[in-house]
Amino acid sequence: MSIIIWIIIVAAVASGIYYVYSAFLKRKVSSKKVSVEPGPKPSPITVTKVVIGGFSFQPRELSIVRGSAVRWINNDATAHVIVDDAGAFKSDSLPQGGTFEVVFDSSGEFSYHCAIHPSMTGKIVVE
Ligand SMILES: [Cu+2]
Repeated sequence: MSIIIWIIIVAAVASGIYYVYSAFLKRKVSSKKVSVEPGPKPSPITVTKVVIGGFSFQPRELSIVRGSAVRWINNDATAHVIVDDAGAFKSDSLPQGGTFEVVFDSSGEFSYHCAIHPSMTGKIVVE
C-alpha cells in the first residue's frame, strides 16, 4: 500500500476521533447546570387585622412595628370609609367584606375615623 493511502486512513481516523471527542465535549458543556444565585428574599410584611363591626374598630387602638401593615376588614352590612385624621391614608367606600390595607413605613401615631360615621374612631401606634 502506498504511503498516501496510509496518510488518508490516519487522517480519516484522526478526524473521526476528533469528531466524537468534540461531540462528547459539547454534550458535557450543554449538560452543565447553570445555577442562578437567589437574591436576598424580601422579609414578609406582618399584617395585623382590624375588624370593623358594630360601627367600631376592633381593636380600637393598635400598636405595630414600623414597616408592617394593617388590614381593615368590614364586617358590617353598612359601608365605611377609613380616613386618617391628618390625611395620611384614605380608603375607598368599603362594602361588607371589603378590605383596606396600609403599610406603615414611618413611626408615629395615626388617629383615624370613618368618613361616613365620624363617631367611629381608632388609632394605630407605629413603633
Ligand atoms: Cu362608617
